[in-house]
Amino acid sequence: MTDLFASLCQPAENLLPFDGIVNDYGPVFSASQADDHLRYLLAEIPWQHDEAVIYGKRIVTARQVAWYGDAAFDYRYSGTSRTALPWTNTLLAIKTHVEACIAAISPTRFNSCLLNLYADGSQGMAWHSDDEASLGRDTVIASLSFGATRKFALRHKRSGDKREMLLQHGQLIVMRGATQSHWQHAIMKSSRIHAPRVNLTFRTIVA
Ligand SMILES: O=C(O)CCC(=O)C(=O)O
Repeated sequence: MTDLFASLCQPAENLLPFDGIVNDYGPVFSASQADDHLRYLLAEIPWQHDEAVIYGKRIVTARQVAWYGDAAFDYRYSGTSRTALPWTNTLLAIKTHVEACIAAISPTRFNSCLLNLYADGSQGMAWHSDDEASLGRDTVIASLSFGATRKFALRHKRSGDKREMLLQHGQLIVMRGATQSHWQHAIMKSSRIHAPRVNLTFRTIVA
């Protein structure tokens, strides 16, 4: 099943007009596989509220997170840090599927994954770039969504150019090239969304 879907992974044209590449692969799991993964992620991941330092103030986010990886490395971002948990079998299977999906265009072996849980549309993620030194330059980030459809937006740091897309159940996008140097991204809030969404961003820590 996994191989069948991996062979169907065909990205759309680059969503960005310049200074980076974002490829949309659409849904990369069957509906029932995506449902199974969502159920697993909601029930089995030890979700914790995140902390961040914003304008010098430490805040606890409504959104919850979990961090997994090959090794118990520390990941530092937004003035806070987390130690990776060891992969579960299901997360490893999802990672293998994502790597197979994108292999033709951006062969990558991810060694870590940040998981975000948005309970409903009142929770989002503010504008930011994944440009931590630990990810190196021109990093490849594969972002996989399960659950409620949410609006994902990109904004160019200098020109303010914007691009938006809806991320749906089982959908995969890949950000690569100079995207993190030149663009910020965000998950927009919406009072109309009452269901949870889980997002997995597969990353490669280089340092
Ligand atoms: O939930 C999403 O789709 C975005 C996640 C994100 O921006 C991040 O983990 O840096």
